[in-house]
Amino acid sequence: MTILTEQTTPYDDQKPGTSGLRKRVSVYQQPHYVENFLQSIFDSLDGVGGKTLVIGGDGRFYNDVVIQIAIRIAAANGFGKVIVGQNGLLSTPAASHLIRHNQAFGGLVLSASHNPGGPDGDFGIKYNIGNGGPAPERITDAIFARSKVIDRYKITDAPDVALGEIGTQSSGEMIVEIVDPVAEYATLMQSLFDFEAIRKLFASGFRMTFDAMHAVTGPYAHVIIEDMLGAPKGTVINGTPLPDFGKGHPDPNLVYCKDMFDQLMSPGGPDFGAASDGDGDRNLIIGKNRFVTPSDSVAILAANAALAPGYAAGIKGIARSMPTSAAADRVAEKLGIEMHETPTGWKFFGNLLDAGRVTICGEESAGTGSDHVREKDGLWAVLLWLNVIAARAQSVDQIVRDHWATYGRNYYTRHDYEEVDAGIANKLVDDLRARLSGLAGQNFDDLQIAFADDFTYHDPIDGSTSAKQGIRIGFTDGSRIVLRLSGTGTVGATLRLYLERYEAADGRHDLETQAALAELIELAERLCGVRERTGRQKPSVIT
Ligand code: G16
Repeated sequence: MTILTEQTTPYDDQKPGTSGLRKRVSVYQQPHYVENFLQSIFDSLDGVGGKTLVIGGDGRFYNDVVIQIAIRIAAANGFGKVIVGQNGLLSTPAASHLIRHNQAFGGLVLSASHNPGGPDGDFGIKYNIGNGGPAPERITDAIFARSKVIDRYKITDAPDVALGEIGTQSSGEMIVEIVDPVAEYATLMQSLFDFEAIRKLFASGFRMTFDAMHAVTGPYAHVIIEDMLGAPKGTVINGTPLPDFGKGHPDPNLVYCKDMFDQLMSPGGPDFGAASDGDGDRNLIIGKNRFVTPSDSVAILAANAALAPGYAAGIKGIARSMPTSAAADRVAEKLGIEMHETPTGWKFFGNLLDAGRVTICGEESAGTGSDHVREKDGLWAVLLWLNVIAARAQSVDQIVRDHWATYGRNYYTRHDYEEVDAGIANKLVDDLRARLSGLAGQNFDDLQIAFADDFTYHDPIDGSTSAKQGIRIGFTDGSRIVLRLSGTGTVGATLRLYLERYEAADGRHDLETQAALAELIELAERLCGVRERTGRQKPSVIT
């Protein structure tokens, strides 16, 4: 085996976004594109010699090709060992767990999450640090800076590794351990939840459907939900990971899981429906006749976490991303624990989790998780819901209604305008930003603006500051309009408009969400002009 030093020229578009570098597959297929980015990552890390790296992905098209390249570049850069999921598969939370469990130096997560796959779809590479979480901005900034000047990369000429064979192989001097992607993760889940109680729930006739969307959670869900928890075979649907996700869009929302939603809303449908995304970190929760918004789900899981053995001692604190509704804040207040508001991006939770300041984290973008790993975790959320349902012996609908009757309801929606011309989107945000300082105190019908700013986060643990994280317009009655540009899209710009209105515990909780927010939606248009300036009549997706 020889270590080769290959000459290359930089690409100018390798800036990691909210969660790694996500691009069209055709972009990744350009000569040396993958190699440049991987070498830029390794050049930005200190002392990788002899260290262990975890590598896995969601099985999407190009996963197998990039894994072989990554193994050869890791070997050439002096890593001592790589741990790879069998057939190149690891869900994002399972990768996070393996990094922590093996005290690895870090990991490469190959995924574009919920974005479509296949030759015409998207691909992504994300670097996670030794705590198992996504690299913080200081590292992603260094990777981008390096990618702009890179002129060579190191790679070996070792043959491909047999990704299907569990056990130990080598690639040049480096050890390659191929592991069962599910086993360690399943053991972790068993340590957190009351599997006996959930088994009894299924044995009593409780019916569930779990849509793995032909993505990475299929093997995990078959083992945990069907084999270990005894749900009938067939509970998990679309459970075989496919490189193009069966030509589907592996985003667990009401658009792409419409069939499941309809089933849950029909008489005779199952009691519980859930889904996860391409790489297994997002979740969708639907009870019979009750969709649970991700923001409510974080709050409800935090309020009930102590019913699961892994959290029986209580939770230390909660963190949510800024655009996520304030429902969880009310839970933290009642429990007398810390509450943190961070920018969008799971990486911002890492320091708080490491410092033991928070136990549960969540985002409006269908992400919930805890301190068991340093990523959001789709199946974890589903299992905690099952544990809560079993312990309370109530339906999802009853649990949600009880929650609102205790804490009040935060009506919440997100309107996405996808593939908008980037120039128009940036100008819209810039223009609004310029007007923010004059908005506080202004009245619109019966709403008064209490504050308007561009969110800046001051990390309480490492003192770092992250500015321009989204525009917030808050009203005196607790309502809120938030506008920001997505950091995960691959074509044009995606504008996200988040709307929230609070209804007290004794108020009306049975309104349809869009109707309950109609006044705020129109006010957002008057203030931000998204429809007018993009020429769109309506959002591309409403969640
Ligand atoms: C990623 C991040 C999340 C973020 C989401 C949406 O999730 O990990 O923290 O909330 O993107 O980000 P944006 O609004 O910038 O598009 P995933 O599931 O795509 O990895």
